[in-house]
Amino acid sequence: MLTIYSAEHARHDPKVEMADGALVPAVEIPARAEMVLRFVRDADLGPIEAPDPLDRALVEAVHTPDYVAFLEGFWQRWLDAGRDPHAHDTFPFVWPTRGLRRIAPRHLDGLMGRYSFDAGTPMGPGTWAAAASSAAVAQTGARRLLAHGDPVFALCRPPGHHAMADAYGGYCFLNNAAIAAETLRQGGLERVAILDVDYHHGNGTQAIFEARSDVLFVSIHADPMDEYPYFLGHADETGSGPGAGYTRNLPLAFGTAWPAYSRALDDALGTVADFAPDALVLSLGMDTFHADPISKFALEEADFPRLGAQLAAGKWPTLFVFEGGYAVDALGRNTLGVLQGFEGGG
Ligand code: OKP
Ligand code: ZN
Repeated sequence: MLTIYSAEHARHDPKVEMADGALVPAVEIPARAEMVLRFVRDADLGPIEAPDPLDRALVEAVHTPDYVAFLEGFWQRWLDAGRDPHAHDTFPFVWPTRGLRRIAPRHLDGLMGRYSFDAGTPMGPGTWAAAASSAAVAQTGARRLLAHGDPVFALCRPPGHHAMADAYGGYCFLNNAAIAAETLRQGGLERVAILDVDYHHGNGTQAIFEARSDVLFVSIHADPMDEYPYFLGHADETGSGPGAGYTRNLPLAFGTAWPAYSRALDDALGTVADFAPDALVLSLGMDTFHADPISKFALEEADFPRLGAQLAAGKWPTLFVFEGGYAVDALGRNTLGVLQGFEGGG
């Protein structure tokens, strides 16, 4: 299997995030992607290629141009505003909710709130470079899939599935899976399915495609009544307008282990099969692992090759887009397990 990877991800290098009323060590760190790369390389999964330059038009097919410009210009504006040049992790703290106006203020604190939806996502000097490289990895993966149809692994970092058309959050800045799906659509595919198996609901991906019938969004995740991102991902969300019937959420309880997970996956894959997609974008979050430090499912190491094999049964041209997963020591082995299970399955 071809892997697309860029070392530029390491320029997003957060040290802290907010949790439990304190700044705690960040979990979405460069070591994650480096660990996965090491396992992919050592196992000889296949060639590892650098991404093509980012096609801005494809990013702006998913995100608003003003949002993309905000991300790109953020650090320079921070410096121009005379703020601490040694600051490393920055956080928003005020948002235009409940009737407040969604304008883009001149002050950076207002601007950060306008373009985000949580205070859990550190942004620093190299964040744009990393997010842009991550999107380029996804875009290039989609192009290679269009070119040859064989499975591709887009080793994206930072992750993307929480990023909205005009807001960052959940460690995500650009929605890599959405950009990949859009790349596939513009490359001539009529129907693209996105299946999101990250432990957290892909609220950004859902919001981007909820009113569209050409991109199906199906997600298996921890019940948002109990888990982040709380305000989207419930089973009664099924799409809107022309997209009615093209969103499906399968929330699962804390403690979910392989038997129940596998049944939900079967159910989700049935929905994908009914849609008969020309390609599948798999938002591959590895935080369903029992030892994940921020998550509460109970998948074991041996379950990940099973997950991969189950995904292969549909025989759709498949692009894997790397999302979450924070048990760094196990991340390489588990991710490789899914990819090798996929290659051996079907
Ligand atoms: C990103 B991805 C814990 C805060 C949790 C958000 C989690 C984002 C997960 N104190 N913050 O879906 O893996
Ligand atoms: Zn996650």
